[in-house]
Amino acid sequence: MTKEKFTVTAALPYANGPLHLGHVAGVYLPSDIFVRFLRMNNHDVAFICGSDEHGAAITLRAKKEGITPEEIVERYNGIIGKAFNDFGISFDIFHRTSSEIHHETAQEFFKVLDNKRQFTKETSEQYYDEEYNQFLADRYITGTCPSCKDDGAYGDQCEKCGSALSPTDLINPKSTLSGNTPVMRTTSHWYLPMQNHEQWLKEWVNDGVLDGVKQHDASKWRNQVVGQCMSWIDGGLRPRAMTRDLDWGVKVPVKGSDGKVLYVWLDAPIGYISATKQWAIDNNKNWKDYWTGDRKLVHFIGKDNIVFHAIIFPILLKAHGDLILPDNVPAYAFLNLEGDKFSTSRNWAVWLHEYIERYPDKIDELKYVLTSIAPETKDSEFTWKEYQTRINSELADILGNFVNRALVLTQKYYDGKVPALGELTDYDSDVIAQINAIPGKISALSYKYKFREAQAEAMNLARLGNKYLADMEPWKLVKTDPVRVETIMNIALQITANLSIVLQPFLPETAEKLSEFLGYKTSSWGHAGNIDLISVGHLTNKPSILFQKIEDSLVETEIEKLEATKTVETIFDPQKEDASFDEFTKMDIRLGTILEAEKVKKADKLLKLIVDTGLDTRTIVSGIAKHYSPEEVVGKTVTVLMNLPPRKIRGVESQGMILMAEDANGNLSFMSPEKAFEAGCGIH
Ligand code: B3M
Ligand code: ZN
Repeated sequence: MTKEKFTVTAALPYANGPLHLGHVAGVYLPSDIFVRFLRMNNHDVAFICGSDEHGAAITLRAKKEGITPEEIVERYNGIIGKAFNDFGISFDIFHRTSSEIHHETAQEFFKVLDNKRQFTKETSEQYYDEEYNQFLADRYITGTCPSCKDDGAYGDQCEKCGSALSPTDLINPKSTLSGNTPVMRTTSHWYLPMQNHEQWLKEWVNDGVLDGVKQHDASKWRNQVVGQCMSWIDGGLRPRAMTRDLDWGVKVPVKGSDGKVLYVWLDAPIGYISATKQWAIDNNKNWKDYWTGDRKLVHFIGKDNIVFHAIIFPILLKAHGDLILPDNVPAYAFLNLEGDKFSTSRNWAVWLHEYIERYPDKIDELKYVLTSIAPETKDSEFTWKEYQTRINSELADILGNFVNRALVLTQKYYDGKVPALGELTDYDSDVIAQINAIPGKISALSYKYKFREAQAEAMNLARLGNKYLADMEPWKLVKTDPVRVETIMNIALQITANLSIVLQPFLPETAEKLSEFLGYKTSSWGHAGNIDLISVGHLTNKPSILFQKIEDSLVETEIEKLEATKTVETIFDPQKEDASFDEFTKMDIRLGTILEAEKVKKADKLLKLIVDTGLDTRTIVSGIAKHYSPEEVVGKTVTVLMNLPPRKIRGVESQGMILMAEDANGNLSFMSPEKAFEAGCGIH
């Protein structure tokens, strides 16, 4: 393939929390594999990422933790950046949108479009939270999605079905700040009239044609990307507000915009450009080389980001006038975990930085497993059992076993020196034909962003070698036909050398180890597919074990950890219908003291309590026996609903009710006063 130019971006992770394996499998690992592959093929590549540090995702996290947005982004930019580095994601730059160069770049971008009259300024009614004195957009407002009826949609998007929304589209909107139903208030914003771009967008997404010229190969775009774009375009694009009434973000740089910032989905994609600018400054390059001309722009994202990267940002890039549009937008579906969705709020996740801390010597193992199950076209599942199975029966038993045999036998028979290649059998020729073909298959798949299959092809080379040695049994043949064994071992070593090349994009640490074992290293993809990579007589080194097998105990420990640390999302019952004040005043609720307690015969849930109510001493039957022993409750001051009609429960007449609190897990608690009030005190 002729040398080409690529700018590859990976979605800027919000700096509001750590990365989990779902993020890695569905954006960062595949983009890294692609870039490593491109570099090996001598293409000119810039690999761009950074943290997304504006928007409600940040400020809501800051509010939840009671710290400032600056503190939040500082913490998580660090954690995320270190995790990427430790995991070997080879960005050319990992930057951040709170940087000055980003603010300048985003403001300049806005001014270019504003000067070209690409926005319309409109005044309209917007949702407003009176308790917080704040307009509500994006994640500040939630409600039911008008398209898929998911009741967790946000003001700008439904993450469930990917629809781009406006706050007024939401059914039964609620403020995520106060929980209240918002009111309407007048405000003005700069709108992007997306409807004006429908025509060229349709042609560009469907056919890859831009202004009558072929711009990209639409056949390489994933169906879910084209499908979602076309359904959104066919649904009719609408003007979209590109500014917000917020104080955290990039200030709108034009007159009459006090108190307004850029919409985070205008600002964040420009983060790719500002990061490129910073990288160009640091490396004495011209950033425009990476955003103009005959360069292929590729955005790796999650499927919930499709509309922003394949519709809105392209509109902005085209409106800017001199910048390239994406050549492809490989969007990934979601990775689930042990039968459930990854969830930051429920702490149902394997955090990348924690995995690295626990298993610093198992980076490639995780890369292999995540690429093997990557959600390229549909959601997929990570389980610790499959993690163990793939490492043990694929990496260790096939790749590790083959490489170890090839090198150990070379040490044993030839003191590590590569033996001569003699006369070839038909089987040898067939094996060699496959060695020649596999790198080309991997290339073809990689240029189509099919890294699961590409990695599987690389593993087929290991399978080929493993089977070749198992079939040839050189350890037996060496007694009777040592010359034949020399040919077999030469071919086995050439396969190992090819593996040290084709594994580099997927398992860089493993490829490095193979190079050390062989005393052979190249980063040129073009060398792969040959059987003369290491010459006769070349001295190889003693190998070590490539992959330690995963014990059952690791799987059990990890699953226990997940279960132990998950937080149960408390979904409380909705508020009951209104009760009148009169109905409330009819209830006589007082403090009581439990004088005696005993279990009710043949009723494992019930305790019979003798309660001093201040007015009298009465019997009350209470369903708390599974939570409290009789001894535990004697002497407690409790809340009693006095004026319930007496009722017989398992033969015991109960006069009233003890009121209890219950949490999401069904645990109970008495409602006792914080002061030492006596029995009989009224509760109002
Ligand atoms: N920060 C990631 C997300 O939506 C978002 C990507 C921005 S890429 C410019 O979770
Ligand atoms: Zn939806």
